[in-house]
Amino acid sequence: MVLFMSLPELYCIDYSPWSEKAKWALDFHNIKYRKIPYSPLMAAPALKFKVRKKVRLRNKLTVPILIDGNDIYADSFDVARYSERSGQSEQLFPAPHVERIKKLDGLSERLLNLLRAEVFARMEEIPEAKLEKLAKMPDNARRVSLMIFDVIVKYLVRKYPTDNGESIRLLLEDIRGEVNDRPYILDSFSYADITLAQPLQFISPVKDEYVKLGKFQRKTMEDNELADEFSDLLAWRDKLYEIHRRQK
Ligand SMILES: N[C@@H](CCC(=O)N[C@@H](CS)C(=O)NCC(=O)O)C(=O)O
Repeated sequence: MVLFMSLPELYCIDYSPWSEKAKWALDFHNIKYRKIPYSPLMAAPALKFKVRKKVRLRNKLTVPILIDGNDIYADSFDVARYSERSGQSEQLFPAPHVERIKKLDGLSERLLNLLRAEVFARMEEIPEAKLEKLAKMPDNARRVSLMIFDVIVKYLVRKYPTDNGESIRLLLEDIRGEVNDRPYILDSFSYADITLAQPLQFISPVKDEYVKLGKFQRKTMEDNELADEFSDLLAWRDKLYEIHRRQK
């Protein structure tokens, strides 16, 4: 008899920093999973139905979401905790630091949310970014896809409001304080590094070998002024990738 073991499924957006948090933690522990690309609007209703017991209808459905049998993890932080439980050893969440890492993840989320709005705004300034992925389509299909693309962006802008008065620069200063010129936030590499590195993806993205982006899409994720001002953080992030981002 052939035993069929189904792999956990990770619904994700490949170039998204939230999905990257989950993938990095899973890859770090060498956990096998099946990636299922997610697209807002189109895939959302089916996924919402699938996870309805865990994600209440009132709640926003976001990816990454990991489904392992009956267990559903609907937030990157929970996926990372799952990866640690399924992995060989406790490394990403050393017990005495779990609460601190959770707080730092909150900082990462607040900053990512603000920076996402900047990326949406840049999409309007760089229309080539929208067309890039549609370039090979026939004209009619391209026009329709472009309209759908605009609807999706408008929907996402409404879904993720940013009116909490926080400042991107101050939050980046907070990360700088946490890094404090050291290679790692804790004594060794942990999820604190993974999560605090991710907002930098919306200032100066990592190389394509880590997260593949289109040429114009990359431009929507670049902020040259902040990249200059926080070049120390980018150097820290690049080193983390070089040493710790295992490729799948
Ligand atoms: N706290 C969540 C936030 C995830 C999040 O904001 N995901 C966004 C960006 S990838 C998303 O699902 N966007 C698509 C959509 O909202 O339909 C996590 O860390 O998993």
